[in-house]
Amino acid sequence: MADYPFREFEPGWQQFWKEQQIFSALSETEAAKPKYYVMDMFPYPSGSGLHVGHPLGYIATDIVAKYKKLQGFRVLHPMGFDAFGLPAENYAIETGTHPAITTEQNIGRYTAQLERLGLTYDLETAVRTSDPNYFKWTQWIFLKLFSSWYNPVSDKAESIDTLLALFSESGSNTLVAERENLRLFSAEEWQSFTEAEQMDILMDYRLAYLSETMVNWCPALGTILANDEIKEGFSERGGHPVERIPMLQWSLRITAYADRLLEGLTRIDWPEAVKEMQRNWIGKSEGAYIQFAIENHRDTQIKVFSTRPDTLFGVSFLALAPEHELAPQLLTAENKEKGMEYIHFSKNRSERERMADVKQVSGFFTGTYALHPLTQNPVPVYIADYVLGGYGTGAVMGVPAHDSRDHRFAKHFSLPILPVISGGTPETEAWESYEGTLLNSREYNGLSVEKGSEAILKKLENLNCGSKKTSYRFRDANFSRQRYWGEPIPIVFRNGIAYPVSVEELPVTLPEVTSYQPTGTGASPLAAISDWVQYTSDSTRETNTMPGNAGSSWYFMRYTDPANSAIFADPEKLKNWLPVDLYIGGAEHAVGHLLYSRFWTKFLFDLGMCPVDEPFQKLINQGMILGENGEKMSKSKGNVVNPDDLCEQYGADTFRMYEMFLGPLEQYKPWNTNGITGVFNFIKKTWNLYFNAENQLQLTEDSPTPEELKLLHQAIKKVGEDIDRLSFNTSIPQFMITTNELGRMNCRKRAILEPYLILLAPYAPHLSEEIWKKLGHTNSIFTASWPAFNPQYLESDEDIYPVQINGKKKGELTLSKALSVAETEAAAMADPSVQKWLEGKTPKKIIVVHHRIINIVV
Ligand code: ANZ
Repeated sequence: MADYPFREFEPGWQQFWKEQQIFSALSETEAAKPKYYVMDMFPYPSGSGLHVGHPLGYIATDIVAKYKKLQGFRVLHPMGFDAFGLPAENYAIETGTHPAITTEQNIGRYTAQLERLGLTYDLETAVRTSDPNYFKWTQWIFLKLFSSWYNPVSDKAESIDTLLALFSESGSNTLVAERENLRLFSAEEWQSFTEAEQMDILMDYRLAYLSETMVNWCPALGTILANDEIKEGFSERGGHPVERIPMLQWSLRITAYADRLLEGLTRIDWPEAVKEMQRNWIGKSEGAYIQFAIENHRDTQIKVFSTRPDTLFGVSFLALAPEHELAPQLLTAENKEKGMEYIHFSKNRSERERMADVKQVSGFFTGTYALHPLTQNPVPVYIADYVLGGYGTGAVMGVPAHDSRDHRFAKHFSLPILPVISGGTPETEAWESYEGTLLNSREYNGLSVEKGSEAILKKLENLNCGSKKTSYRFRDANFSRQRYWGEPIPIVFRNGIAYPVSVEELPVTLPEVTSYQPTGTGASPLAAISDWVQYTSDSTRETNTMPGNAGSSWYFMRYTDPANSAIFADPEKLKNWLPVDLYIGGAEHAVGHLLYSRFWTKFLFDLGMCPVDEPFQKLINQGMILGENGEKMSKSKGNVVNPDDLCEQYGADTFRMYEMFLGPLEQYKPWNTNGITGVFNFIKKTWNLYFNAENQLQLTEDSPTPEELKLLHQAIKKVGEDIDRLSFNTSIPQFMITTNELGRMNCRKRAILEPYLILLAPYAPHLSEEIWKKLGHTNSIFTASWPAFNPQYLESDEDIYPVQINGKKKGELTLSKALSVAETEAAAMADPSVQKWLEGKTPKKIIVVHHRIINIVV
């Protein structure tokens, strides 16, 4: 066998693809070709480079891209870098190295590693979120969000100008039915407001807005922490206590899009599990607001949100979230001190912690009673941390018989448990079923849950203390970080009012700093650079930066037009490419990144700047490649396998094929380096189909036999279908069989081996390209066409007959289809193996079912 000299040609082909721009589609002018847009979730360029787990999805998209190109598509297959982020900033804090420098180095390393694997991208698309030419447009979109509102009547985002026109014409009255907690005012009042008052009101509508929200403050580190930097109430770094404090922060009003984000899920081809996570995250529930008057507080009412108005007669307490504004007020004098302590303690626990902690019941009785709206019975009001401040109204009516959280609470505080829905044994366990009929509910007894709900709600509406309400569990997205290494938020403050910087001033770039240390006050390091902060003599800059998800919420748009300096992307280019046909990435982004991207897309769609309202038509989550012992691959576990080493030893094509061979793309699977030699041997054998022992090409121009054609067309069919189904692992055995069989037949025919090379090209691009050239082609193999499958070659002119003697299968005979029944019988009886099976006995009867089976009775 000849050597397989991959080291001699792999780097050369990588260079060739790059220089010749073989995989650039952006500049392709053949608009007549159908488009295909295939994309990976772009990486954060971390300091440790790629391990063998990272390229799994990249190899898959690369195979698809190359296959689609061979099939005649214009293929956009881009790659960029999600280049802002915490690790570079933390490294800067430790070492003083500017994050831009580390990021640049890491990107260099990643790029070289990707290239070495034969992954080819549209090179123009190397978008980086930290590049001012890119984040200029992230800032620009932010300003569009800032100057837009969601019009509930047209059901889309519009310029804030249409809202201003509405306010001047008719005040806020027409809008109040749609959203709560909005200030009511007439047109005249609007005109009479000061600018500050008007701006304050507009903040309640803007899609990017400033409000006081809770942050995780770590006094010891002097900095605000992200949720994933906290473990059980302590900072991950150093283990210091973390408090929740209110702070003015930017948010994006993603909740305005709740229904459209739900609806869109029905139109996209995503894993059901991911869709379900998004639905749960949005958490739509239909229910009602119910108001309870308070004893001795004439003007105050507690409004609860409930999905079960039918259980109203089973209420035995009300519970307020510790954050509820009435909580301190309703504490009676003798309960004030202890009550405030409880409020303080529970406010500092994160919501996640409060929701997860179901075993430990905690609460505090305010000393105040509310009045049941239908019975006028007194109902004790508690403060309880299982009630979340930001959901519904932050207040619940406790129905212990029919809600398990209320049940635990009632048991703990010895409150009555009154069944109001039949079935179940509520004394021992909450009966949460929707089956059953109402009881202990006066004139509503006997009604079904549904009918009871309707009737009670109607009654409450008549009494003016209830209304239908749809609630959503998710919140507006926090959009402020008190960090250096992110996009500056392009806002300035004058007299406490937020103004956008003018578009001409974009991008607002990061100032140079000498220290990346947190300020110690919770403000971003930018706040310490006073000459940057001072914008004009009477105005200052926003010092928060954008969160990690800003740049990744729209990069798939920029890929279509990466160098544009006049707009974030030319509408024609967007129309030319969007939506992304196939998007592959990790399951950890199921909610965050994918939900934000859908939201930004819908927003830009509303403004008429994006042609689609769903960005990713098909989504696949690749599984993780685990360490040899089945645990996560990480530097700290010391089980990292580096793809560079394997490429060095076996070549990139072997690595690519082995990585695919490990198992289905979506599965989690352990790495096992030993198995790679099997694939390496296959690659060597394939090489040797084309070359003799002196590494000289040895092809003939002879016509192929039916057997050879059958083998080729089986492979064409299987490999094509596999890639269409994204079942890459199953192609590898097909290749192995084909190579082995061609070797066994000693097939050296160009008519077979040349098309076979094209089938191999998406998986083993270097080998294919090298042999292609040696076959005399001057163009890249990727300018060739995927071989057409011809089913005719799979049809055999022979039948395989099972042979039974006295009903028992003895073996098989292969006989020509052309034989008649009598000829088949004769051929069978003449066959030596049949004679052997007969053991000398004479057949009494021979039954041939033509083309199916031969039965012999002895
Ligand atoms: C009374 C009741 C009786 C309830 C019953 C449920 C069952 P989903 O479906 O998730 O929307 N709730 C309302 N606001 C809450 C808050 N801020 N924190 C914690 N729980 C809250 O849940 C809605 C139900 O969760 C509401 O309906 C309310 O309890 C509770 F047999 O009201 B229910």
